[in-house]
Amino acid sequence: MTRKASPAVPAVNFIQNGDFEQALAHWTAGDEAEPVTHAGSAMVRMLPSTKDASLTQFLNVPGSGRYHLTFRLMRGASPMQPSHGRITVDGTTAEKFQVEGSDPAVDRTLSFIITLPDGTTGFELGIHQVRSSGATYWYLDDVVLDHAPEGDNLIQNGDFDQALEHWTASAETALVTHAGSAMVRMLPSSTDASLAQRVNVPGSGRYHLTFRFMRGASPMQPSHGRITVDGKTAEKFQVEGSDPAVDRILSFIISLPDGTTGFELGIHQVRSSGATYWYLDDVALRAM
Ligand SMILES: [Ca+2]
Ligand SMILES: [Ca+2]
Repeated sequence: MTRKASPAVPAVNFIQNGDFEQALAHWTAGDEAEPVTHAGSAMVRMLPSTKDASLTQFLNVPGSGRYHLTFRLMRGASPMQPSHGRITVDGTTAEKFQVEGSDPAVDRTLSFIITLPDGTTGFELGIHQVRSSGATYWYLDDVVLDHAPEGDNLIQNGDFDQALEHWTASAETALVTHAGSAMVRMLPSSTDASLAQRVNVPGSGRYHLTFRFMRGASPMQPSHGRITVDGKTAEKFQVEGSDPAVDRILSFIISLPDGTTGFELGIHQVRSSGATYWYLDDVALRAM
């Protein structure tokens, strides 16, 4: 579902069998992690018992530098306590994270930047759930390690903390608070719903656009979007009908022609019978 909405995700993935379609091939898992089918997909289910639950894989990479790790995570039914995780590089903790207690149906994509030191040609990546009183089943899927986008976020006020400052929004687009964060809500009526910003860029080349995305309650129909560069459609995408609580990150590659120093980025929901509220947050554009 998420994959269909992200047609321009780069093909590079240094993880093997990140979708677990080959069960645990290429992975090392302790007794606390096992392959299961969940929400219609092959996933790994983990639950720490006497020790942390761990999933590791040895990866070959082209060199040192910044890499972007993402994976899909759902929780099992449980008390509403947070649970805790760690990302390890060669057994050393690189990142700690906390997963809030919430509806188990929440389908998130977690995202981390991992920096590998000079001379690295391979390393053991580990994803762990820490043993704790809040531990519950974690379901993991779609593990991807890719080159990290380089550079700063070129979008201004991408988190909408300054309301619609720097943005141009159509009449069908409004600032709201949703899931505890300032977001933009859009619903096309007589025309497409649009959000646009004039972005200054250091030059031509490839840029990585990401934004957080949720849908409102609706019939389970797909709805459709477009990314525009100076008003021209650069990408079309489809968002499958699904639980509104699904909290995804959509990801696109945009190529800018020679001589570009700035352009108008547009994100649009296309008017259609499947239209429902879209909630957008955390818009980022980075040079690759
Ligand atoms: Ca899968
Ligand atoms: Ca926000």
